[in-house]
Amino acid sequence: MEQVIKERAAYLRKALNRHNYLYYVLDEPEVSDAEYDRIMRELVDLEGKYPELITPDSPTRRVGAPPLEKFESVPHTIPMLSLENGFNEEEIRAFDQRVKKLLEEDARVTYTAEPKMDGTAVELIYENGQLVRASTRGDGFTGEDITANVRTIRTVPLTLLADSSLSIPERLEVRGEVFIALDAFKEFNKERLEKGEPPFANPRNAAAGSLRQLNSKITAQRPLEMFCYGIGAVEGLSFDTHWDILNGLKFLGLRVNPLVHRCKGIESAIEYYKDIESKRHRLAYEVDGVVIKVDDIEFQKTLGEKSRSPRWAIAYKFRPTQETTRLVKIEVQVGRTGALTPVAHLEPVSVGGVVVSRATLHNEDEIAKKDIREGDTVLIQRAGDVIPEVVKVVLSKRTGQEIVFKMPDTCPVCGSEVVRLEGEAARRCINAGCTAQIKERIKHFASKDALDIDGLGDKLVEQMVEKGLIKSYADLFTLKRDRLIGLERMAEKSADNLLAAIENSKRTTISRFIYALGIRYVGEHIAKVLAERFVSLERLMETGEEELLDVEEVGPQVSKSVIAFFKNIENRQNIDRILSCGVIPETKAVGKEHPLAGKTFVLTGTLPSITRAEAKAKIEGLGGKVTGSVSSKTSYVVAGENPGSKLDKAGSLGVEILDEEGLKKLLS
Ligand code: D41
Repeated sequence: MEQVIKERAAYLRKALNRHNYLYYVLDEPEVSDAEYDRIMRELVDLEGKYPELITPDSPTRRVGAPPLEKFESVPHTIPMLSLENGFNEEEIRAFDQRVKKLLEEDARVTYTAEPKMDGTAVELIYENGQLVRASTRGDGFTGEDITANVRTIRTVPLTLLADSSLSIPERLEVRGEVFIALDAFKEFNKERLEKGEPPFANPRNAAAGSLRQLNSKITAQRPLEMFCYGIGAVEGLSFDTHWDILNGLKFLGLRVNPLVHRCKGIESAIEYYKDIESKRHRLAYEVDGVVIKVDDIEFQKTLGEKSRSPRWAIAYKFRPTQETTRLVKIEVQVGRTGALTPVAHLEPVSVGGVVVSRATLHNEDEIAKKDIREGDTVLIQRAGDVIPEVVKVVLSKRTGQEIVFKMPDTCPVCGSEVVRLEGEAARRCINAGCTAQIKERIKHFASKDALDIDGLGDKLVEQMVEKGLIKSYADLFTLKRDRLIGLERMAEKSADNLLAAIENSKRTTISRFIYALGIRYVGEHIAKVLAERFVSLERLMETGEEELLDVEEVGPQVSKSVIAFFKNIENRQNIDRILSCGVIPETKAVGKEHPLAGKTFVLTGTLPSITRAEAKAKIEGLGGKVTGSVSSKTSYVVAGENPGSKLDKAGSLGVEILDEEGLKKLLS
């Protein structure tokens, strides 16, 4: 092929990439749509004539690739965390207080605030400037490979822009939100209706559905866009602030929401929220709040994360959408711990694009306070993905036919006695053998964040308990194939699949296992903390109150509950049976790799030869934990130059103080 043709193709490609950037990212096009189309057609023609010219990053490749059989799963190098939610100014100020306390900062903290896009989270990976992979967020740890689909999105550069101020990094993982603008959504739904296809309920569902198309030619027809809001692993670039990250992404050709704003202090971030909320209905896309992030990356590292969300960011959600409907009846559900929870059954109503037919009523006091009666017309609200709730009764709609609700004195499932302990809002069924509790405990045990037994859905658990196949989660591991096949909708193949999934779940982590046991007040995060501290299940089972209280983040409520759980004979027998069936909660051995397990460090001041971030990484690499504030549970305070008040506090609490030399000894 002639050199001139190759050069022409390269020229056209470069021009299209540049016009894409000007149009989609900077919103400052230099050429008309017609001119753009002309360049595109010339390149398509050339590539048609000389297929060997086609490169994977050619702008013509956005039309979609051959359909896939299924999506491959891709692990995220760094987990994609979720966001903690705040719903009012008090919660946002409390967030700021927490941040300041952990950082020991009295001055105003600088935040970056961004509109919170109501779309679907995606990760892009660029290697040496080329888009090599795109994945969904999935469960935060592993997503699905949607590269072919994301390549069709015009706002996603297939090649990063080389800019004079930033060189192309060897690796760049970018996170952002894929969404569909409101106008495009309406137009798109109209077309679907005309074609006799079912419309999407809202732009978020449409965006998520489009990304999960096995046929990327379909995705290419969908009006998807993307705003980038953060990074994962990066090699060959570094940033000091979140603000710098957003600007860096823009320089590299990625689209960042132009409404991002840097705020000095929390009050300024609250002003920003009010501003965006007032503009909300004039924006071209759906926004469900703003995200407020600590700007300084060094601060972010100090603050660290809980198991699911970083401590340095919060989503400040807009007031939820509300709707009125009729409350048909109030049903009482019995939970895992025996708590009786009233649930409102509603005439189905669409609230902000989601059909709602049930709402939580919390507890009897709440019902009494709001005077909610069966048959009432009620105002319900839904905030993001939270369970809908009843705000109030529309009294003007009362007819006098409504029925006052009374909590039952006996368990609606097993009929045994119900008690309300002092200081608790809920009545509880105290029969541990109550089938409702058994079912809920097993569902929890098998759930995604616990043992994650695929195919063991709620309906199946209910059936198995009702038919007497299982009485506790320990029975799952001795299930017989032929008894399973007798169940409704359980063919041989699904029985085998279930047994395989149960077998699979036997290799798990100790923190998942602790969480799965369903100990009251032991959520995912505390389970992790306990696993880290006690390392083995046996050690945790033997522990006493004093040792538990010594663990950071464990208070009297958790410690009492843990002790009571392991004192219970039935619980111990269950655990023994599970372990003897070959369940192996993987323990992180306290051997060479984790000599600092269970130790917490606080770093203060400037160390002579290593940065705080390096020290933190080393400590964590050896199984230790670094926190922001000193308490009696702190094992060591590492003090450098100009240490500040943490050192005084360590002194007064009698916590051991190390200098850099001391730390190095411990690390070696
Ligand atoms: O616009 C958004 N939806 C958005 C989502 C945003 N502007 N920033 C975000 N930042 C994060 C952290 C702080 C965890 C990096 C996010 C999300 N996360 C997020 N999106 C979906 C799950 C989490």
